[in-house]
Amino acid sequence: MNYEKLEKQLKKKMDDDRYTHTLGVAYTSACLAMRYGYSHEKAYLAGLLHDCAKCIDNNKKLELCEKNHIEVNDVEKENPFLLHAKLGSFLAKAKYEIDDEEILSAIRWHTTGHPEMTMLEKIVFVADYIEPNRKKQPNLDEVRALCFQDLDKGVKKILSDTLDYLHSKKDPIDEMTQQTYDYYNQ
Ligand code: DGI
Ligand code: FE
Ligand code: FE
Repeated sequence: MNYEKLEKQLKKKMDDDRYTHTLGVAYTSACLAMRYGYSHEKAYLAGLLHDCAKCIDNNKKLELCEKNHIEVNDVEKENPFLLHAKLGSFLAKAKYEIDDEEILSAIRWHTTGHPEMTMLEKIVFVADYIEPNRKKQPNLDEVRALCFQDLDKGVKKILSDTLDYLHSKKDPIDEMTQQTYDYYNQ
């Protein structure tokens, strides 16, 4: 597995903390893949790229979406940071030459999730939340252990903690975050 060139490219596009987080997500995705019988190489690559659009200025995110005909909903218009998932998937293909649809959709859905996620989508979604550099979320060590015991239970717990957090901050909730929560908590 040699992603040295890609790692260098990504490092240039990110601040130090974001790059540290990126490597954390890549390695955690690889470990989850080993646990759940998925390709650790694909999981590592998806983790590396998941936030490739995160450090683009918010106005520029909106601009790039318009230019490339990427649909922007009302919640995204208000919170353009949410667009880094859609835009990240677009850039992974257009700029980093990733053609693997499983990887592209894992990047696309890593922030909101979606109902009936694929294995790789769940892996990246979960790794993003539990990677070792994360500190602020509640009961992180319990959530980490849970994700390695039962991936679906991990997804469910993360969604419910994320929704609690968004409600407490009175942040607007994207339709897809709510739908994903409803699906995994039904
Ligand atoms: O890019 P990262 O910070 O590594 O992680 P991420 O892409 O999962 O984004 C995390 C943030 O996104 C976290 O603070 C929760 C927030 N988020 C997730 N769904 C929604 C949301 N924020 C709003 N406003 N609405 C959502 O539906
Ligand atoms: Fe992200
Ligand atoms: Fe992330």
